[in-house]
Amino acid sequence: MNGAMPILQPASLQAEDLRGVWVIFFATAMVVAAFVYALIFYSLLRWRDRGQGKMPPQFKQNAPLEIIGVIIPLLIVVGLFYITYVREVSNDAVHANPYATVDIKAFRWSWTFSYPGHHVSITGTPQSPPELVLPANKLTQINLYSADIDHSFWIPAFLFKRDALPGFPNHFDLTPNKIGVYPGNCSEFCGLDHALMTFTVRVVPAADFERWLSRRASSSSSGALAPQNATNVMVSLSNHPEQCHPERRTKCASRRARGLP
Ligand SMILES: [Cu+2]
Repeated sequence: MNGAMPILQPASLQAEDLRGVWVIFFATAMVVAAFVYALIFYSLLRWRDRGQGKMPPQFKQNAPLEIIGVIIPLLIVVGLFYITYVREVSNDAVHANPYATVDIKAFRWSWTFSYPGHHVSITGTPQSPPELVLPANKLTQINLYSADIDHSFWIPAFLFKRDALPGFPNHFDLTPNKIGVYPGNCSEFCGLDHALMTFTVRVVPAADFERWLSRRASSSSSGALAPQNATNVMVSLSNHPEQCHPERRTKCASRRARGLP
């Protein structure tokens, strides 16, 4: 698992880009803080009361100083805004030819990770969170959906979070660049079992990823579901509102209103 401070060791190309922005903000804040504290301590020491009852020089206006005091902070804010904007636009760009594609569906209360074109689909449950397998150093495109209500897909190690909203799919690219296993979870409070909407991300070399995909594809196309998978599918169906039986619709609706599947 990644350390407690993913900002220092992000695990994707996009995250490294974002860390660059964070470093610039942090460095700017340090310079501003050093300047402000230096002025405060200079004034404290230079104009402290030495017991002679003398007041320091009093004056009302200093136009050049006031103009500089407005222009410099404005330049800092505009500069930081520009850097953030440029990085976010490049990070949000969705590329035409991804190496892999994963459809992610959030539902109360877990996730389904599907690999279109490979007949591989992994559905988790609150008791058995799913694992998202991604190839290292390859661009993976994610299509993010919600089956019911607002959720949020969050991988701290990737410094990445995106809302999963019903009716509004989100698309983004991730390029993990460090092999490892990373925690992920829902970061939008979505109901009773929100805290159990966890998952793991396993980043593996591209060759291992290909092997894993074909192994999963052949095991699921054989039609025999492992007991674990069978349970997952049943629980995932019961979590989908559209699976409510018509005669029980009222009951389902009231369960849903209470945040139950
Ligand atoms: Cu959620």
